[in-house]
Amino acid sequence: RFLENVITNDVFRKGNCTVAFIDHHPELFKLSQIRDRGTKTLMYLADVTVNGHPDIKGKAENRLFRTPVVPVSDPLPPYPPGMKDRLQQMGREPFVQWLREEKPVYYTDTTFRDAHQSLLATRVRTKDLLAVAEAYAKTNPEIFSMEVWGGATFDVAMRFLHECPWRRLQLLRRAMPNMLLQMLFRGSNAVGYSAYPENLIATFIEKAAENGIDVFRIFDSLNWVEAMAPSIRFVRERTNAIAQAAISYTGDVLRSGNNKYTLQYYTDLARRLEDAGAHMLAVKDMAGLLKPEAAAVLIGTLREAVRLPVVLHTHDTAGVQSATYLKAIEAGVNVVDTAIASLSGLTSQPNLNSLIAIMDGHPRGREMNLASLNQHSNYWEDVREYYYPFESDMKAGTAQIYENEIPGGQYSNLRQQAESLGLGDKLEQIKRNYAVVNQLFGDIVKVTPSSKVVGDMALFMTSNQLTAEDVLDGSRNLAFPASVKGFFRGELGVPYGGFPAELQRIVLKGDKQLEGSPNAQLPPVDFEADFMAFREKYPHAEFLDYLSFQMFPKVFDEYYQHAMVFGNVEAIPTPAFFYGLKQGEEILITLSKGKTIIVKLLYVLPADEHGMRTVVFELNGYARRVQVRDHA
Ligand code: BTN
Ligand code: 3PY
Ligand code: ZN
Repeated sequence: RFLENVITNDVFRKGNCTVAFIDHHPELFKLSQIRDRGTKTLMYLADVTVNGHPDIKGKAENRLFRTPVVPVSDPLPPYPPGMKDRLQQMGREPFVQWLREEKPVYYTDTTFRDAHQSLLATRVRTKDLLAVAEAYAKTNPEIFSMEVWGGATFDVAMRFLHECPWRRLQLLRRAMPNMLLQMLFRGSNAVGYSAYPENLIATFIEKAAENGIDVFRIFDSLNWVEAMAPSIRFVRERTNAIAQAAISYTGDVLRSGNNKYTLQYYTDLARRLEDAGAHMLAVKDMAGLLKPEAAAVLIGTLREAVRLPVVLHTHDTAGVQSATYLKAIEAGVNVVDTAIASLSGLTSQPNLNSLIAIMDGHPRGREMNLASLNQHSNYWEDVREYYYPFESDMKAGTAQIYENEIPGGQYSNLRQQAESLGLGDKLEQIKRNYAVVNQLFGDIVKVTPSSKVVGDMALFMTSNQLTAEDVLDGSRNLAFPASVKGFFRGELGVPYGGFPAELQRIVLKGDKQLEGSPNAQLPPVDFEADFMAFREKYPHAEFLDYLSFQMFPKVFDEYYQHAMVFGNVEAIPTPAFFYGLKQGEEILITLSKGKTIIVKLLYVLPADEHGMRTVVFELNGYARRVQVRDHA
C-alpha cells in the first residue's frame, strides 16, 4: 500500500495545481508529525543513496562494517560519583586547590573532541558519541574531565553533520551527569575564526555553562592575555564553571641561542593568567613540540610560578609524547590529556589505555578501570571504520614536526587541502613553506586561527612558486590571501614581539593596523532587536540557534534549510548517513523516545525524463516512494 502525501504527489510536486488543490485533497496534508519526520528522513536516505554524500564524493567504496559493541554498564546502581560531584560538593576554589595537591595524576579524555578533530576531520556524529557516553560515565568516573565541545566541533556539527551543536552538549550532559564536561574556547574568537563582540562572548559562555560545560579551556592564538582575560572573567562572574587558561606552547623552551619563547616567556604568561583569574593553568602543546626534558623543566617551573593546578595537552605527531607525559608527571603535572587507545596517537593525543598501564607501580599511578577502557577502545575501533574517508594517510610519527611546527589537526588536514587546490604532489613543499612563513611572520604562535593564516600563506606561496625573497619584494604587488591581510591588520591581535614592520607594510599596502583589541572595534550585539529579526527569518529556531547563527551566519542558514527539507538527521545510523542504503538493507531509526521507524530500501528506479528517480522504501511495513533528483 502506497501512502501518498503532498511531498510525493506528482501533481503537487510539479506545481500543476492551484490553491484549490488543498481543498480537494485534504488527505495529502494530514501528516502526523511522525509521518512527516519519517518522510523527511526517507528524502535524506533517498538522496544520499542516489547521489552519494557530498562530503565524501569519490571516496566511498563498498565497504562492510562490523557492528560496534557498546560496552555494557550496570543500569543499577545509577552513576558512581565523579569529578562533577566533587566540584559541586567542594565549590570551585577548594576543588582546584584539592586537585593541585593530589598525589595521583589525573586524565582528561579528549576522545569526544580533539582526538576525532585531529584524526577524522572532526566528523564524528553525536549518535556515535552518545551510544557509549552513559556506559563510559558509569565505568570510568575517575577521569578528570571529558573534552566534548568547542574547537572545530561547533562549526563542523552544523556545516557537515547537519547537527545542532547545542543538542549534542545537552544530550552528553544528560548521559554523563557525574563527569566534568570540558570545552575548548578560543577566547575572543569563541568557537569561530575571528573576533566577536564582547557581549556575545559573555552570553555564549553563560549559555554553554547552562547547557552543560563545567571546564572552559580558554586560549588565544597569539597567547595574547588581553584577548583571554574577558573570557576568564565571564566564566568566573557568570557561571559556576572552571576557567582553565591555556598557554599555547611553541618552539623549544630549552633551545639555546636566539630563542623567542623562553622559560621566562612562559612563566610571565602563567603569572598573568593567574592574575587574570584563571582557576587552572594548561600548557597546550598543539603541535606536539614539547620534548621530555623540556617538559620536566617547563612543568616544574610553572608549578612553582603559580598556585594553580597544571594541565598538559599534547599531540603525538612525533610519536614519542608519552615520554613527555612521564617527565611531566614526575615534574608534578596534575592532569594530562589523553585519548582512548583506538583514537589516540599520531596527530591525536597519547594513548590513555597504555599510559594507565605503564603508570602501574608508579608512585603517581592510580586505580583505573582498564578493562572498561579497552572495551571502549574496541567500540571506537569499529566506529572509526565508518569515518574512513576522513582518515589522513599518515602512517607513523614524524620528527619533521619539530621543523614545521604544524598543529595536529591542521597537519592531518593538510594533504586534503593541498589536493583540493591541485597541489597534491607539493605536500613537502607546503610543509617547508609553513616554516618559511612562520619566520617571515616573525616566529609566531600557530594555533587556530593564526595557524590557518600561516597555512593559507604557505599554500599561496607554493601554488605561486614564491620564495621568501619574492614575498619581501615590495615591487611584486602580490594579492595576498584575505586571512593574511586580516592578520597584518591586527584582526587576531598582535603577536608577541609585534609584526615584522617591512612585511606588514607590503601586505597592508597603505591600509592601517587596528588600534587596540580586535573585538573592541565591534559594536555590541543588540540581543533583543536582533533576535527578533532572526526569529522572523528562522521561525523554528530558538535562542541557542541564534547564538549558532551569530557565530556562523552562513553555515547556520544552510543547516536550517537542510533541517527544513530533511528534518533532524541526527538519528540516522552513521553508515546510512554517509553511504545510503543498499537494496534490501533494513535499518532502525529512533526519531524520538518511543518513535522508532523501520526503513528498508526496496529498489531505485532509473531516472525519468526530468532527471528524477523514484526510490521505493518500506517504512514500518508499508511501501513508500520518494522522488529525488539524480545529480549524475
Ligand atoms: C523538522 O524537523 O521538520 C523541523 C525542523 C526545525 C529545525 C530547526 S533548525 C534550527 C533549530 N534547531 C534544531 O535542532 N531544530 C530547529
Ligand atoms: C582548535 O582551536 O580547534 C584547536 O584544537 C586548537 O588546537
Ligand atoms: Zn589539541
